[in-house]
Amino acid sequence: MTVVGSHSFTNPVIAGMHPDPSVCRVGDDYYLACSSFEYFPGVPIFHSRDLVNWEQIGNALDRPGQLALPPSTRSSGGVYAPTLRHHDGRFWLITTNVAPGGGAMIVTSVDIAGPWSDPIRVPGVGIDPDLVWDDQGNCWCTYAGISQIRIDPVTGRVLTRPRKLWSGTPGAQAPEAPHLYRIGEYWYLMIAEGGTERAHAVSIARGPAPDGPFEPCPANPILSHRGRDHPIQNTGHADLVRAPDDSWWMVLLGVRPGGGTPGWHVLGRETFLAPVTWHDGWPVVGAVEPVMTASWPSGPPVPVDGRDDFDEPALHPRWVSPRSRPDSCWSTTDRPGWLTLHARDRSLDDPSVTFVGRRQQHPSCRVRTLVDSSSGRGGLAVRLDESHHYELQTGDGGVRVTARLGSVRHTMPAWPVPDGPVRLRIDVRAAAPGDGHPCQEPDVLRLGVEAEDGHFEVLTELDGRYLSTEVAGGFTGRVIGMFASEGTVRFDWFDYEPA
Ligand code: 6LW
Repeated sequence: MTVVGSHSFTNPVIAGMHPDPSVCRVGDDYYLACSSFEYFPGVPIFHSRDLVNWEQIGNALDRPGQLALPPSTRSSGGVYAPTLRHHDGRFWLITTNVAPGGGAMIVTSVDIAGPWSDPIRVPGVGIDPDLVWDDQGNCWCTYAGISQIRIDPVTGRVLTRPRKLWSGTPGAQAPEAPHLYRIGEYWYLMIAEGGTERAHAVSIARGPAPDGPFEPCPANPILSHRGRDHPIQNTGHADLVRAPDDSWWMVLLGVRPGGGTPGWHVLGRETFLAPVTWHDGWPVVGAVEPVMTASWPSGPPVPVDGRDDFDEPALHPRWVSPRSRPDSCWSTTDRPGWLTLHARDRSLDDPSVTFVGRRQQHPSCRVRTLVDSSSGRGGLAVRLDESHHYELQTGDGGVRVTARLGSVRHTMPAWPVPDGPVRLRIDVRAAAPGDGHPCQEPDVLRLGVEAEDGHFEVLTELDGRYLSTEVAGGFTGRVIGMFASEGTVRFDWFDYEPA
């Protein structure tokens, strides 16, 4: 790859709820996988040619036989951190489904776009499993703790007893997210520690063999934004990749808190990119800033693909549903060019509501859809989990807003709308200092109806802090989408626009 001079790029490189990134390179192509929790399909897969511009090309777990998320799966349960690697001409992905009946599993494929194999169960492995092969072809599986076993990745058979490898930095909590690399004369064991909130950090150790013994880096943690004054917080859970020009890069998770102290983040933990250099055989991580300078050619930006007309039989891989999306509850062929949703559970308070959404990826954005609710009730919703969501529902000749905030569920009086399909709209406006209020909330959500001429009738304005991870807890971020709570509801198109 020839360097054509530096250019700037913005972090995060994959915005919205895309945490626990794992990256690998095959030739000039980079591939990345993230956690997906209670959402189906699971483990989004991205492709890039420059580590900056990423396009989602699928999901590794896109069949119910690969990913069982029963209604008892709690919010932020389900699929935790994956590791994505390429070995012997195949892609290998290992992850852990923490839902009841789940566990660690490997899926493999010759083609990154799938179809991926049925799950290969790996018993006795915790969260954040990693895979690496040594020169003798042994496959080492290292996981949170930090513990390690050798396995047969083709069968999932465990070949050795678990061994404790490293507990991380003395006094730091939760050693997790291990990744092992053979770089030069050493094996490097990189971990996250401190917990995935404001104390999150990345540390590293090295040793002569994949099973150690490991000596910690004297400069640990090699990355942390501990404190409260950096615009990017909770940095941790990283993976390393070497570019074709032998430069090194780190992908990692972080959050962008909005509003005042402690700062509320609403987009979940996102994927960021940082440069890495090597000194005395140890990696040094460059600054992780909102605007970065890179000294390698950047490919064409991947445009925000905001309009879905549902003209294709299949849904774009960005669309996710809580726990399951059986064919019986959705169709794009019932009424060609429309997405038809058939209600199952009653509302977004229920674990298996019929909801099809995409991750919110911008602090300010506008979402619109044209809804035909002549045969049911449904509409637009901004979801964090079953106990934290805002709904804009149409049906029975009216539009009504419901806010669910923990134990409080409040539905406002319906506003009458004319017969026929209704344009529902939600404007999300990130609060900015000097914005006329003390900027104690990350954003304001304005929910309403849009007339044919574009006039936006705002029905209500709601505070966004209550749909933040700091309020709701857990590991996810907002997902905005379409739902059916009764009968059948049809959507002609869905627009997502950064504002
Ligand atoms: C993941 C752990 C973490 O398994 O959060 O931020 C957990 N790090 O490594 C869920 O994302």
